[in-house]
Amino acid sequence: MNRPIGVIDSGVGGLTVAKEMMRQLPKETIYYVGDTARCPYGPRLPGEVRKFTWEMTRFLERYDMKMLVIACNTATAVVLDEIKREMPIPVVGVIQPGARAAIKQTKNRHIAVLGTIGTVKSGAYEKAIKATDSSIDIYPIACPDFVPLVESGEYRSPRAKQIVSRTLEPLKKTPVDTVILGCTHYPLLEPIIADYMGADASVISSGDETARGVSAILEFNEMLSENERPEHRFFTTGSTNSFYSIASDWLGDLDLNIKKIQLA
Ligand code: I24
Ligand code: DGL
Repeated sequence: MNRPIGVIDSGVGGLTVAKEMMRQLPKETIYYVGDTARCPYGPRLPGEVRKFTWEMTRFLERYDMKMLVIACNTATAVVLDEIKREMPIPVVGVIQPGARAAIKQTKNRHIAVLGTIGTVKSGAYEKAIKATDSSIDIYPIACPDFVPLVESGEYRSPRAKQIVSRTLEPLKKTPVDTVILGCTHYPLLEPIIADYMGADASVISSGDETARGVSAILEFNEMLSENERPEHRFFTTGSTNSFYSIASDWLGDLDLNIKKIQLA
């Protein structure tokens, strides 16, 4: 089935999820929507996140996508259930796959969840984890400085180390052995986070786990594509030039089809 898979995010961060999907599923066509003009979603009220996420979903409906991936953790936390209920195609978010992988990984049942203010406030990771194993202890930490840090490009700097240590300091007093990166941007900080947590802790990237989940759903439903040369498309509500500079760098592809769109 060669119809595209829709991937939606508040901006360019969801490209971490899209890239992993392209690696695991090289024959799939991705139509990506990044709402860069209204990014970040992390500090916004749930009502706004809900409205914006529906607008991206409605936009992609005209392209007859076979599946929708909500690549943004904040959007997943607020509207996944509702969109799942109302759409006639499989819809996956980034929270359930990350939660599942962490449950499999933890040995002592102490899991930390790092995310935006919106994701942490929603309690969505706790709900997903507790539904499977209510005996697990969860330590949620809002990391409002991490997204601006990654977007400043300084995610490998001494300042990045400082911000990570300051934010994750409360975990030092806990026996956490597994950390979920519950935000699109955090994989860029993974080396620093893993280093801070030490060799005995595992770090789970929600986006990577989601790509594995997408793969499983497509196989199970016999919906895999056989396209040897998929033509991805990218839609942004912001400047196509700024989108291009980040996306071409991150995806290692200079020939990207990017279009500016208006939502709402
Ligand atoms: N990374 C992200 N967002 C940015 C950025 C970045 N600027 C530098 N880097 N800017 O997210 C957000 C605001 N822009 C977006 C485009 O439209 C205009 C407004 C993380 C991206 C993860 C794939 C650092 C950077 C980069 C290239 C690749 C990866 C990366 F420049 F983190
Ligand atoms: N995409 C968001 C997330 O994963 C991070 C950026 C934002 O706050 O919009 O939660």
